[in-house]
This record gives sequence, C-alpha cells and structure tokens, in this order.
Amino acid sequence: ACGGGDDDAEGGADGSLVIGFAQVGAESAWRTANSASVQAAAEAAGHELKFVDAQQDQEKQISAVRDFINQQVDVIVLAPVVETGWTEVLQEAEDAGIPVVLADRGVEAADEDLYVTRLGSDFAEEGRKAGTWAAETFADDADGTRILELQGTTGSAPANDRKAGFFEVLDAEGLDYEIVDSQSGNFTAEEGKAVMETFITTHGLDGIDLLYAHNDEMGLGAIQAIEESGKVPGTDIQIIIVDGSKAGFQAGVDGKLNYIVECNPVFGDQLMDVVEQVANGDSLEKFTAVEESAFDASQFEAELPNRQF
Ligand code: GYE
Repeated sequence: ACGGGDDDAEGGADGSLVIGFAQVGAESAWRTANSASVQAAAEAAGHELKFVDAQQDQEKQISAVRDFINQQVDVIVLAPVVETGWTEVLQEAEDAGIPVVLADRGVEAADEDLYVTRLGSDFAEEGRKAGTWAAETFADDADGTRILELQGTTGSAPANDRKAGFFEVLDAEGLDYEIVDSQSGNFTAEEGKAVMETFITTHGLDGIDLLYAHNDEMGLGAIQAIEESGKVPGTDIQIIIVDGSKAGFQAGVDGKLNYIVECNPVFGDQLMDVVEQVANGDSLEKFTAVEESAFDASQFEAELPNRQF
C-alpha cells in the first residue's frame, strides 16, 4: 500500500491494496500450504497482507475481522472456521463499506448477501468422489459395508459437505452400509489418532470395512492407531482421505491407505485476482471452485512427485 497520506482505505496510487486475511489456523499441511500461497501471492502482486492465524477459534477470527474494519483495510479475506455465527461481524464490514471475500470455507446460505464471492473447493463434490469410489469398491460386499468416519471441525463447511456428499452417493447407489461410528477429529493428526483409538476400544476393528477421514492429518493419525492395535491399515481396513499432501500420498505409496480425494490449497494467485476485481467493483460469480482430482492406488506413485505440499 502507499506510504503516507490518509487514504489507506483506497489503497496505493499504484493499485496496491491493504488486505486483511483472517485465516483458520495452522492445523494441517493443507492449511500451512494455503497460508504460504496467499502470502507469496500478495507479495508478488505488491499488496500489503495483514495476516491473522485464528488458531481454529471463531472468537479470534471475529476480533481479527473487527480489527481489519477499524484499520480500514481495502478488502477483508475470511476463511470462516465454521459456517454459522457470522451475520453480525459481516454486517459491520458491510456498514463500513469494506468488501469481504471468502477464501476456502463457506458460511451458511442466510449470510450470502454479506460477502462478495467465495473462492475455494466444492466440498460436497469431494465427498461425492469419495462416495463414488466406496460404492464401487464395496458393491459386492454381501454382508453390508461397515464404516467409520472421522469428521473435520464440527460445523465447518468441509466437514458438513464432505459428509453430505459422501452419503448422498452411497444412498443413491443403493449401497448396503452401516455407519458404525462418526466423530470429529477437528482436522488434526493428534485428535484423529485419539478418536480412532476410542473407535478401536469401543467397536474393535474386526468386521470394519472402511474408514473415511475428512483430511490427511486425521487419516494419518488413525493409521498410527490402527498399526498400534496390531492391524494393517489399507488391508485389514480400507481408508479414504481428503487433501492429498505429500505425507498422504507417501502413506498411499506405502500401501497404508486406498483412495485420495484431492483438495487444492494453492490458490493464492487466483485469490489476488479476485481481490483486485472486488476492489475494482467488478461483478463476480458468487462462487469459484478450484480445480481438483482424485487418485486410487494405481496412481499414487506417479502422482507423489507432483504434490506441492
Ligand atoms: O481439508 C483440512 C484443513 O478447509 C479445505 O481444512 C480446508 C480443510 C482441509 O484443516 O486439511
């Protein structure tokens, strides 16, 4: 942004902007890569980025947004930790005339008028990809498919939509399945492992067919718990993860998991384009999806060197 003057809210005369970014936290490799991508892109574009790591705490994110409003930044970028509870602070931003762009996660539909646009993944589609693979893989499972689910942060858009998309396809395909247990591991390896240990204590692993983990970290934590219980992840129990970090793909190459749904965090450059258009007052689509794929065991080895995080 420009140096002196009292026109910070207008950005610099050279088109540089002051951007406030209220990030979720640093809970996963995905998140770390996303923060790095946004920071590098802002720098390359010559914008000033005020970055706040909210440590997965909505209260911290709300006060970060309020600080950005007080500082009269040009554009606020918010990656909302959960979908609900944003109406008041988003209204405050609107009243202050500061546009809000959602990056990555979304908010509930009722608040749709209070942000300009969202750039991020189609989480329901990610869930459907996982569900399509599971429905095909277990189509001939005569005694019913018994499923454990490790959900992401309770109330977050990716947890809600990855769950919904997955079971939508299993139901549509008519798979005979049972959800043996489904709990949140908050998108972290530590909590994923702890919840999996509880699953193992409560249900055992005999007769469990599939673990669906909403991200890599929880899947990798669960793999440790499964190994410590003396079972073989990827063989005794099939595993799906979402994200596709290097560590996730390595576990796939090692045969410890069976399907990876990609979620792409490297959208910093695209985000800067969106922010510039918003600052310009251009009209934008309400949602732009980043491009993503999915990989089965036959593809893990070839894809591993391509992973960026
Ligand atoms: O999948 C997970 C992270 O919101 C898409 O958040 C993101 C998710 C990602 O903690 O690893």
